[in-house]
Amino acid sequence: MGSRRNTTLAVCTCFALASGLLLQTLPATAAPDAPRSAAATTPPVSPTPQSISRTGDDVRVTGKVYVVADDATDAAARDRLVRELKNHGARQVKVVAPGNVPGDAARHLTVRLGAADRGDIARALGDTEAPPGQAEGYALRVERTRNAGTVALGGRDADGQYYAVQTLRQLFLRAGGRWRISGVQVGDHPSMPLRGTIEGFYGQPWTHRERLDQMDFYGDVKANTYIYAPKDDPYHRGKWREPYPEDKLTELGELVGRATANHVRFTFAVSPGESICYSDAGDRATLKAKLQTLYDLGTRAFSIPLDDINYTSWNCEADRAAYGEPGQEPAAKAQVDLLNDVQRDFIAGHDGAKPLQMVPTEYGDLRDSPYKKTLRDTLDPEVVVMWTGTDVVPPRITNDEADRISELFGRRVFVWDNYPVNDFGNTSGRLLLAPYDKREAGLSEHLSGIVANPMNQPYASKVAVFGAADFAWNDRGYDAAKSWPQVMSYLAGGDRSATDALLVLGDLEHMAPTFGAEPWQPQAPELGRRVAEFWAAWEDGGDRTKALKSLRAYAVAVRKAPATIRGGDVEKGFTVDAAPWLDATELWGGAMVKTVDALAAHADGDAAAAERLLAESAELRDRARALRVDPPRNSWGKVQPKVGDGVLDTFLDKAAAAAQQ
Ligand code: LTM
Repeated sequence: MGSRRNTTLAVCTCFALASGLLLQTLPATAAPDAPRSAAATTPPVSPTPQSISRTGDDVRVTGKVYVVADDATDAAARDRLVRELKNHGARQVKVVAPGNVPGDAARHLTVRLGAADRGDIARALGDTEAPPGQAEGYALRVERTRNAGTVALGGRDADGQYYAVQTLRQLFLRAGGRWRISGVQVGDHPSMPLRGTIEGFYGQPWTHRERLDQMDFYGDVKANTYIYAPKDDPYHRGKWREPYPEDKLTELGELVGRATANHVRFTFAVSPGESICYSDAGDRATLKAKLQTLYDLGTRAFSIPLDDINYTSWNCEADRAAYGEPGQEPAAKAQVDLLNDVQRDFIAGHDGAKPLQMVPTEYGDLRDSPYKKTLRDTLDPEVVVMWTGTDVVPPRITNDEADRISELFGRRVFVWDNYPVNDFGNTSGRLLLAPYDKREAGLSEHLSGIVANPMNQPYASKVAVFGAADFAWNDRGYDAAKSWPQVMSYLAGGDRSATDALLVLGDLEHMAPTFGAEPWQPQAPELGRRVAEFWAAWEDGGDRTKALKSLRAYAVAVRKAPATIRGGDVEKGFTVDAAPWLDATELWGGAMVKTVDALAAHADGDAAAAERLLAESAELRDRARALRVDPPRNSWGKVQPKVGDGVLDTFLDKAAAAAQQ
């Protein structure tokens, strides 16, 4: 497994931007210093636990630490625990069996990891409960003892154990130059059973290395699902009949292994709808053979997406004979025939295989139709049906909509969430860095899960995917305004200045378009708020000097953000994904600083200086406009990277006019 950075989240300063207090930064450190008392701050944990509260004082990480584990302890959880302890101050970690804990353990931190009902763990957990009957649930308790401390990590199942460790990873604090663990108790479980991503976009698929990195990331954010469905993998769609070449199979096998090590279910999708002859026994056998190859590699979850195909014509004459003249209802009959066959003849007969997933051809509306009725009435109830929300890229997803679509398909749907995907025309030139938002609390009672369809840029996609995983874990506890700084801190490896810089960049790449004219998330809301505040002071007799100073500070933050991001601890992959936008942000920020200075010169009555500064600003702006996303990963090609468009450029125009009056 690849090396991981310290992903402890930084507290405090990263929330500054969200609350409008940016630039009141604290000194940058890898993790926050915390007071030792029980009143100490509890670090933010993501996804938001169902329940977290203080038990008492924080606990010291001693030089030697005992990990108490047995045969039922999940190996991935144990290995990760040992690694995290070593990353946070333990020089020696000894793994011992419950019946073998040495006498000196009372003087050292002791961490018990395993099933929640294991005797020693149950005793150490006390009244901290792993929610009963909840798959993937866990309990965690940190307790100060006379000479050291204990941590109990009890899972309802192996996933729960792994997630207990993932929570512990976020509870380390640096205090007085030493590592401590926050004195808390947690009782937790996911609200939705399926959480993660579907690599389902058009354009350049992710590389093998990028996918491996994603699996590690999903483990960190407790996402349990990755659906492999890249539209531009020919063997997934156009050439679905052809087996994967040997080298690709090797990669897929490695990916399945990495997913499993992170408690992620690798879900293999094959999309035959463009050319399959539904009634043909040979085609069905070919499809199952493809699934079998992936089963042999360790895959236990499968999907047959039938989106973006023509369902009003047949691919073969045999289907006309079998299902009648082409149309919505015959198409549904043919699809159901195939899907029921795969569910009953393949999935049901394969040990450990999860219920088949499918994407209907009608995936993005709430209208009943002969197609949906046929699926509702005849599709095997085991088969999981996906839905994108209304209008494919939905402006919101509500409980009422989820209820209505569940009725139309006769089961709880699984949401294929088309955010932050940027493969369609309205996303041209955009990175989508706004927080995951506008999905109603309570959806966990109406859906079987949510997977986000990411951007062609995998690292930049983590901003939205982190939020989607947070929401799917605990939709009622989700707060976009809190989750967003948390992911920026995660990407920045806890580097506080870089976190703030990422928030500045995220604001400039905040616009989330729909397929229509109205975006579902606005562009640059923070910059827009500051600019509006500035004009109010400038035009309505306010304190111009103060307004100029405040806006200039923000303009400098914009100009400097790219260098801070590139020079800080931010994931390198992110800086590569965002490179054209970082280059452009520096220039746009520079243009903004010059323009604000021109306004100041104008206010001072220095027309010549104002003119010179405006010319310098215009030159920086021209250079920003000449930049191109190159090489392009998206089907929109080599276009200008958009930065704060409609807000920043509008401000520059208006300010230039004001500085020349
Ligand atoms: O959303 C679905 C089910 N299918 C396609 C996706 O492959 C594509 O990435 C998104 C966004 O363009 N739209 C679709 O219709």
